Amino acid sequence: MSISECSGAIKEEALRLGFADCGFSKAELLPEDATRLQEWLSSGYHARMGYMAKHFEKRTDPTKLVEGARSVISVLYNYYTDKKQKDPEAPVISTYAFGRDYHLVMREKMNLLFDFIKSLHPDAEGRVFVDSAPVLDRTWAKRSGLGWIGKNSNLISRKAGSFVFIGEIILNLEFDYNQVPEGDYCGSCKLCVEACPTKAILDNRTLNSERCISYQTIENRGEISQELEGKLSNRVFGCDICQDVCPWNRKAFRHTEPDFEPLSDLLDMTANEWSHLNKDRYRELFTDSPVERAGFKKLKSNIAFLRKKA
Ligand code: B12
Ligand code: SF4
Ligand code: SF4
Repeated sequence: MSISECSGAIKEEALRLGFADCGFSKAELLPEDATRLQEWLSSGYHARMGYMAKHFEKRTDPTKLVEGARSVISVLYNYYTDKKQKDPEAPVISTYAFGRDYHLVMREKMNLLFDFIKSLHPDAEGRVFVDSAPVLDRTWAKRSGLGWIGKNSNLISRKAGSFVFIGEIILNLEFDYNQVPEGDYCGSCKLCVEACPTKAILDNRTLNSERCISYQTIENRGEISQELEGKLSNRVFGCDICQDVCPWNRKAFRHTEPDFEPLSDLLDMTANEWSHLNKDRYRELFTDSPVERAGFKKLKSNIAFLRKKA
């Protein structure tokens, strides 16, 4: 099988497995991204995500992360849904956290894809990543031709919009690499920048995490910055505002992943029920959900923080 036939067969299998898109890049050092990442870190825009400052060399060069790496296969997995929480007063949970944790869901599918690759090439060796190691997911998806980096810093696919997760297989084979850099389809639009309630979006397509609601409600283990009191737009876990306003997400189509389906109890929860969330209810609603990253205590403290505005 030629390199081109093999690449085509892998892409076809990825789509059959339910990925929204799949593309290939050469595994190599990313000098421009290294500069951008270094500037971001030096400015402290990673806030207290100390892990972002670690493994800089591996993060900017996959050949340092995976021995013998020659290629990066990037995949996108759609998680868009138009389902919404019913009570307009209820604290809002980000769409990506409605169902089962994407790390678990995608890893299963990506392992199947890797098995398929091994069936074509028994000498294939590498690793599967779903936001599980120092890898610049968006950069690789962009290089693999799957989309561009929008002003809100998200990878936007022309086919599927930005409500897509990104994963990679980094491995020792060569493929038909994407040669056509994706254009920039933001144009003069600034809707996300204007809509961000905390002004977290910087003018170089990165974020100041300290100001981002997603950081404050998920990653920040301490108290939410007082400066943001009354500015969280009722977001209790994550934030989709800069994606909801993006015109490219008008093209988004509903995911077909049963594991991402929200529990009807979650969508039905009233503001009052959120206020009285106890540990048992938390377990019923959020076991194996991305919300476990924050944990019960943090979720409760987010709910309390939102109530301060009242
Ligand atoms: C740290 C992190 C966060 C932080 C910081 C976010 C940020 N923008 O950096 C916080 C907690 C705020 C966060 C929030 C969210 N996150 Co997050 N996060 C990550 C993580 C772990 C690392 C991102 C990172 O490296 N940041 C550092 C900055 C400097 O890198 P970057 O933004 O990726 O930018 C690089 C490239 O885009 C490129 N680049 C930037 N601008 C330009 C311009 C040009 C011209 C070029 C060529 C290149 C380029 O250079 C940069 C670095 O070199 C990734 C997973 C991963 N391993 O990559 C997920 C990831 C980015 N997150 C994801 C998601 C889903 C979210 C949320 C939507 C969750 C939510 N609903 O609350 C929000 C979105 C907020 C937003 N607008 O970005 C997805 C994004 C999918 C997508 N379509 O883009 C990822 C990829 C996880 C995944 N595997 O699917 N996240
Ligand atoms: S996720 Fe929310 S707070 Fe963060 S940049 Fe987007 S709109 Fe702003
Ligand atoms: S809202 Fe506009 S500027 Fe922001 S990412 Fe979407 S197209 Fe680009």
